[in-house]
Amino acid sequence: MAIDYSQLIPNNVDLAGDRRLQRALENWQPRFLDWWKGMGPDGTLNFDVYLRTAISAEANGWANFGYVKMPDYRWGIFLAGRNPNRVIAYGDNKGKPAWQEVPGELRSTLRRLIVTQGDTEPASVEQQRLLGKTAPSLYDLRNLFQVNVEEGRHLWAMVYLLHAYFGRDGREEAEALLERHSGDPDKPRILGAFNEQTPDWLSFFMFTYFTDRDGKYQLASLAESGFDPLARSCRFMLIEEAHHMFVGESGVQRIVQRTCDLMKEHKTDDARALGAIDLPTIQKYLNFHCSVSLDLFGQEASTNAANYYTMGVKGRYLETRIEDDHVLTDAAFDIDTTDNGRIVRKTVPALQALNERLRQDYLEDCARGLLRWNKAIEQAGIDFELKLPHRAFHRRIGAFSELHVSPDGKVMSEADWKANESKWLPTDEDRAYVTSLMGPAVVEPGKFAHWIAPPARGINGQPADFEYVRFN
Ligand code: BYC
Repeated sequence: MAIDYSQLIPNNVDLAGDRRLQRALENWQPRFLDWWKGMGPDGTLNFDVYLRTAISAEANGWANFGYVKMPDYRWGIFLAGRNPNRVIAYGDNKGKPAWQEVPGELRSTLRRLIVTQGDTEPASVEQQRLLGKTAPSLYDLRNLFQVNVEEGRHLWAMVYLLHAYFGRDGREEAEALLERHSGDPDKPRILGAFNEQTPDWLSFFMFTYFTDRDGKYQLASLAESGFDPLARSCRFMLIEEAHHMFVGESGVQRIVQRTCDLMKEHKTDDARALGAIDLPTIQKYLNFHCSVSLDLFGQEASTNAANYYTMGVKGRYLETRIEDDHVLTDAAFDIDTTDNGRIVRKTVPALQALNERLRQDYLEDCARGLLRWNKAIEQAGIDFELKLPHRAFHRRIGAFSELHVSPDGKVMSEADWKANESKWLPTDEDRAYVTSLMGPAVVEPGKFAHWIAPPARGINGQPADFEYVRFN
């Protein structure tokens, strides 16, 4: 029997009115579901999860809460409302009407950006596949699943664009999005951070804090795209992204809080003896996830980024609020880069520095959460401060990848760096300790694993002891 996609896939793109597109998505949807069942959250097909589902792009439609079995989640296609007068805000095409179709000469560039964005979404679901087994509470389990289904929806958002605007090439790319897998030696995901593991909940919270925040900044830049359907897709995705970063920030906050509470109560610095995650280990995880996420912004000086901007396909963060000419051909920008094995500040053409500028915006945003985490430490009277690592620390992409730099920005020899690595990045032993705390999932409503504090409040006005997941 034919599936009524306008019912099954809530959408505001008139799916029912486009037979060709509907057929293309009908072919892709079962493959997506197979992927979800094989690579999505393990062993969860029958769980009823208290999830938020978007059923329209309106203020009252994007957050509908109720119990859903995840394979039945209604992965909808939503674009933020169209402004018929929207013009391209920057680059050579500045002032021209935003494109409703893909300009021929930009086809491969746009496809590549959409594929790169789309590739990260299922990758993160794959990375988080096993975390449900060790969830510290039903509240956290539900948040994990919420993040997972929304990453699935973000994949749908990019697949819709590929199917609707890129013909056969787009359909092939949509298939390939389900064929590459995180960490697969033969067919890995495109960007480095999405091939790392997320084996424990400290990693998960750091990932949603740092890596999902890269998502925010990349999506915000693509939301400035002259290709209007991409811009509108990303605008809507950004609404959901906020919750993912909240999960990360509040998750780390609750771990820090619990560690400090226990240290204070027992008047000791030995948090591990109390079954908590010690602050130096939290710092090491932070160093790892921050540095890996910094790589996601690409090279400091990038002609790709300059071309994207000049062509009008990818703008700056909050482009229209910046006060300059939005063409940047005569502008300069200061970046940190390398020269002869040293870190130096250089003035370069602003167009080439766009990745670095975005990384700068991102780092300023990252610093805000640390202020809150450090406040909890300070209030407990503990002499410790969590810090962001220097942007040159532990980099694999860009100019700094050739240097060995400490978290506080000192350039050193490889031998010195290696001798100190265990102080800066999680060791096997640290990871084994954190893993040892990840017991079987805590499934009693209102109960929390020993190493994490309860949340300040529940989801959607529900109490913290609400039955967020029913296992059946
Ligand atoms: N790994 O000129 P450059 C999210 C390649 S996260 C591997 O600097 P460009 C999410 C690069 O492709 C957001 N390769 O490149 C978060 C290029 O290759 P070619 C995802 C890398 O293009 C959590 C070469 O190096 N969205 O949504 O300016 C959960 C030269 O580099 C990497 C996007 O990324 C890397 N890290 O910058 C779920 C937005 N970095 O041309 C979801 C779309 C660079 O020499 N992507 N390379 O073959 C982009 O805008 C750009 O592709 C990048 C790279 C910013 C990633």
